[in-house]
Amino acid sequence: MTLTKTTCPYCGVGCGVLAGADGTIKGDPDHPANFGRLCSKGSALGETIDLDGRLLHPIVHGQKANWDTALDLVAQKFSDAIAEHGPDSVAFYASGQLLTEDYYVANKLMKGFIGSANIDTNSRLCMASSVAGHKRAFGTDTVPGCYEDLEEADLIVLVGSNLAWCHPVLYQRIAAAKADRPQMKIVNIDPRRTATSELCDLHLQISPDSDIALFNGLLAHLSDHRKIDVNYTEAHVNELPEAIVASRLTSLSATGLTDSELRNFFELWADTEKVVTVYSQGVNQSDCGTDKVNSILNCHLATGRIGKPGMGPFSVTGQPNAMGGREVGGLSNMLVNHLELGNPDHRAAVQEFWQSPTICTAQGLKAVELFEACASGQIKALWVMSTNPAVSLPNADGVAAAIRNVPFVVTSDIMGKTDTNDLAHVCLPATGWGEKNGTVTNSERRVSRQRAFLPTAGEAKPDWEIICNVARRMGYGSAFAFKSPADVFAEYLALDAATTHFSRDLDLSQFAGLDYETLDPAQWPRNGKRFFADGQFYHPDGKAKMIPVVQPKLTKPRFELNTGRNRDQWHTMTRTGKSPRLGSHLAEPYLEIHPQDAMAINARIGDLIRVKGEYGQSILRALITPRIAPGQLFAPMHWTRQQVGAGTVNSLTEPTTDPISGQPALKSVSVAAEVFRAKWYGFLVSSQKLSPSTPYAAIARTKTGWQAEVAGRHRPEDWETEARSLIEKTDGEAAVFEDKQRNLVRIAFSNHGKIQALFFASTKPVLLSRTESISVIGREQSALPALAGRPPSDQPDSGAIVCSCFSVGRNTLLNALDAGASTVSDLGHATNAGTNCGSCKPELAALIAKAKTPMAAE
Ligand SMILES: Nc1nc2c(c(=O)[nH]1)N[C@H]1C(S)=C(S)[C@@H](COP(=O)(O)OP(=O)(O)OC[C@H]3O[C@@H](n4cnc5c(=O)[nH]c(N)nc54)[C@H](O)[C@@H]3O)O[C@H]1N2
Ligand SMILES: Nc1nc2c(c(=O)[nH]1)N[C@H]1C(S)=C(S)[C@@H](COP(=O)(O)OP(=O)(O)OC[C@H]3O[C@@H](n4cnc5c(=O)[nH]c(N)nc54)[C@H](O)[C@@H]3O)O[C@H]1N2
Ligand code: SF4
Ligand SMILES: [Mo]
Repeated sequence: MTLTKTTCPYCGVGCGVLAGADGTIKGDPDHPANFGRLCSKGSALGETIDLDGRLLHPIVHGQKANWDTALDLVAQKFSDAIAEHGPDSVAFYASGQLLTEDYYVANKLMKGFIGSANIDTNSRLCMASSVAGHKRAFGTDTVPGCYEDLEEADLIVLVGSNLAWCHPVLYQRIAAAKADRPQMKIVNIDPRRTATSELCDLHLQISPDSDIALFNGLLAHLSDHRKIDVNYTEAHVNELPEAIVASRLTSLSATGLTDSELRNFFELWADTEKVVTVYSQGVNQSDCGTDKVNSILNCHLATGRIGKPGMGPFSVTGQPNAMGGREVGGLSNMLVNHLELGNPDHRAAVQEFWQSPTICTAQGLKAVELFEACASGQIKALWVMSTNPAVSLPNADGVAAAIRNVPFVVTSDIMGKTDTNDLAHVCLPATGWGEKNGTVTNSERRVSRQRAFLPTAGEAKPDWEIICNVARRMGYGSAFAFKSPADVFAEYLALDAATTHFSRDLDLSQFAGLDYETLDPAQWPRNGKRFFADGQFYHPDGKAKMIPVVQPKLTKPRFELNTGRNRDQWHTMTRTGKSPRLGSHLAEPYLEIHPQDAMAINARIGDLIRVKGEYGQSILRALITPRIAPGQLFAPMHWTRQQVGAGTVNSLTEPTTDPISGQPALKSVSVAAEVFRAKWYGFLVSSQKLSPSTPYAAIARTKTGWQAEVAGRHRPEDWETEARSLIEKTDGEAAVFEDKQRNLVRIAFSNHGKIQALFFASTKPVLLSRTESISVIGREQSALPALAGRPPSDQPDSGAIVCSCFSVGRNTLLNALDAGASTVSDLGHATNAGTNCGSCKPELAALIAKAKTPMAAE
């Protein structure tokens, strides 16, 4: 089997992958991001590349269409809207999951040819506050760090980052460095205890959105204890005194931390020269996100701890090409190649280089505003590329209605059924990972090739080509005559070369003249060169700027909902949802709630909770755990209307944004919570597709087909009819058992002697082994004892899967702990858990810790 060198399509770590057409996936030992490692999502890539669910041909008004019809219609509708209502009546909504080449042509078409800046991207929900913070401090959007800094640091501070689950390979690199140098300290700042906290020496469980108070407190401490680098700041930093004055205006009580916690942290930071502060969505996704970013940058600037090995602020990017999108100016307030939209010289240079009829002069709509403009009727034609806004934007139900309000909607996606495709007039099939060629840039500014190793799916086309085809039909043929992604990349480099006279951080010169096909992963500006090493920044006077920031007043709602990610799912699950292995980690949308709060609202293990926000509601399974602080709730963002019938998490979030960056505050929403009292609860496993329409339903893939958790408001007259109505096709024969004593109905459907589906229902949440029921599907009828809802005695139930690589369940691990295992590596020897990708190691550590100190309820 020949293996192709490519790059993982998930997170911003940007791991190198060796991939084969038979589904073989290995970490690339030569790639400098991962040196051969992969996490659980990367390792399972082979399970997500089949054609099941793929969009294989264009769809126009719900019907299969040919490319010419679809592209003609798209070009016509966009041209008509522009002619009638002007360039600002159309919009593109793009994604950090587009390749640089795709992104470049989309941005070129909108800004240079249509003449509007109404192209924004999901990076607005993700990196916008970091971009704005960097620009205020450095004069450019520069991420100065690189991964080796994490290994060289003596102190790593992880702020609003669940690195163990979201950047697992970076987390593993840090874990390995700490194992080598145990004196290295790690601090985690997060209102919630997460898998990331397990490795940390100190977890500061701060009040939500109190990060500015904390970092202002640190700045004041640095000043009080003469830890400011006076020589450095005099030479290289403006507004130090103003920032210090502002830092003292904030009371540290906002953080909710004890004096000793604060002192420990401040002293550790002040006394450690080599400190890297890594931050992510707990910082960015806030209505004061940009100020949070600057409160962190201020501390690094004040101490001169930037631009040197092993130290600096490090905003880690989320999506595989979030950084590439910033390079090509994908946001509505950027131009291209780190040039400024507001600078007439920059605009003129770009227009001349593009030979374009026009160039936008004003900023376009930012994501949340863009969908508000869809709702208000301003937007007449919308093109969504490689993102699923009907799920991922705040107020998702309102956004879905806004999209429905647009007279003409186009999507480009790899999958057929998504919540956004369901609203589109035209769906265009894009080639997916493994089929397309291009480049991505990771968190440390390393450009890597994605290379095709699979044949194109159906009639799909690469995104860059789809965009060029439309541009050509709109009359801009000569500017979009690219024949390959290599042509696009070459133009991107040429634009870089043509604009070197402007002061910019972006420098792609090292790529010029290299063979695109064999391009090795490389960092810009030039391998080895370190940003800000010489103390030079990009404001006109060459200095950096500290920004005086103050902690906004915090209100304390009864319940504050925090949202984020799970280890084994990627965003709206269109790809990871296909993998049974990944689904088995956490198979249902859930709500973390503190035991005290659960008691207060009378919620017990397995209950469903109805959460209500100002804009909508959602029903989620209670996960009662002291990981979350009292008064706070947490729910993952992943589940969509394709899997759940009772509201998505973004049905609850609000379109409140940071005033500077426009990034929505997705991490804190005031909500109400109460138990959803169903008349009955059910669990269903089947070899057939499921289509439940019960008030609560959550579908997931299993290794033997599908499963669904359901709940109903009315007790059905006939259980067999009810069960059949949940399954798309059941020709099986039913065996119904009613266990009146346990209040449990059990039905087995069999066909030709093989078990086809199992259904369990009760007046209480069904607490039985999911794993065991799943494994019975497709087996001989004689395996029916499983119907008792208890595992057969010779096959212990392995419990919820913790290690997805080897399918090791929680119960298997607890047994191993009982049998004497006491470390993560003991568990590895006994069960294999954690010995492949290592993503579950923090959870193994947590299980060990819990086995040692019994906890209340979880
Ligand atoms: N498994 C997985 N990995 C992913 C992704 C995925 O979907 N799945 N998506 C990728 C993308 S696009 C992104 S952007 C990254 C995101 O990566 P992260 O930002 O690490 O992930 P999140 O879970 O969104 O949020 C991080 C943490 O912020 C905390 N937080 C909430 N409010 C506050 C606050 O006020 N202050 C502080 N200090 N912390 C707070 C939350 O409790 C949460 O644990 O992950 C990337 N990696
Ligand atoms: N509540 C809450 N909401 C959030 C967040 C949060 O923390 N909390 N995080 C936010 C963040 S940081 C992000 S980045 C967003 C992510 O949110 P989205 O970008 O909406 O989520 P994805 O599921 O990654 O959507 C990618 C889409 O592109 C498709 N796709 C995959 N590959 C290709 C390709 O090569 N070409 C094309 N054309 N399509 C492709 C996929 O099938 C999928 O439909 O969510 C945001 N929303
Ligand atoms: S850490 Fe995992 S998801 Fe992120 S790039 Fe590496 S393998 Fe992919
Ligand atoms: Mo993101």
